[in-house]
Amino acid sequence: MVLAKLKLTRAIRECGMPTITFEAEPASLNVDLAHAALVIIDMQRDFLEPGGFGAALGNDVNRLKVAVGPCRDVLAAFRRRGAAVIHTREGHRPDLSDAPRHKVERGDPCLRIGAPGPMGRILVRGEAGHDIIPELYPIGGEPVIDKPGKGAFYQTDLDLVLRNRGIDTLFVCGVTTEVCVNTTVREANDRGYRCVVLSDCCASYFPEFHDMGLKMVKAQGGIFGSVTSSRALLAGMELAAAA
Ligand code: TIU
Repeated sequence: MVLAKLKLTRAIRECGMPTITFEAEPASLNVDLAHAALVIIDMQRDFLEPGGFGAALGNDVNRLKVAVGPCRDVLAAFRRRGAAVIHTREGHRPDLSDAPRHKVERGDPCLRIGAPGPMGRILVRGEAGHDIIPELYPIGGEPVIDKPGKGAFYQTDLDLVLRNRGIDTLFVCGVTTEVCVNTTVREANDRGYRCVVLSDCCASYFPEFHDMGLKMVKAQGGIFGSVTSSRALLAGMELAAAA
């Protein structure tokens, strides 16, 4: 019954789903939206709000806010068209049994992973800080992938979820550009997915790392993938919808 409903939902989605064309670097792209997913990496309170993991590492969390508006616009466009959306969250089990010792022992002992903070225990699943920011909160039908590492494929079922939906192209947003976004794109590229990083939907605590993180993806003819902007992607989606 559930399987039949899923198959029907996918059939309906694929029927109405256009191929979109948009400017990107190193070259413009055509993407069949029926086989694409928006992957929003770690837009969690722990990274974007004061008192979480990002702040505990000594970062200015305000630097990441710039990505929220563009992410929200692209998320709304994907939802309107019934295209696939996936969210990820970095974090650990409450007993920290999935957290490598060297990751936990970094930094100030009072602010380590698992230590109490204003949004609950830092980077621990189930705590307020671990949750996704309200502006981009997942809705029904959008899988949330909990990951213990920086890459979204490492020790998760993301690959299975994508393959079950017939997805071959990932539009990647989130934070931070050079850490979890870049690691995920590299993992995805090696697994055969085409990655398109949305430049203004990503952010870093270090502007120079953001710029370099994007350059690394698109260098050498797109060694890990392509880079475009939310505006270019949305323009492509609107053009296809009007056709
Ligand atoms: N510290 C930093 O830039 N990032 C992370 O620890 N995780 C993610 O990027 N999600």
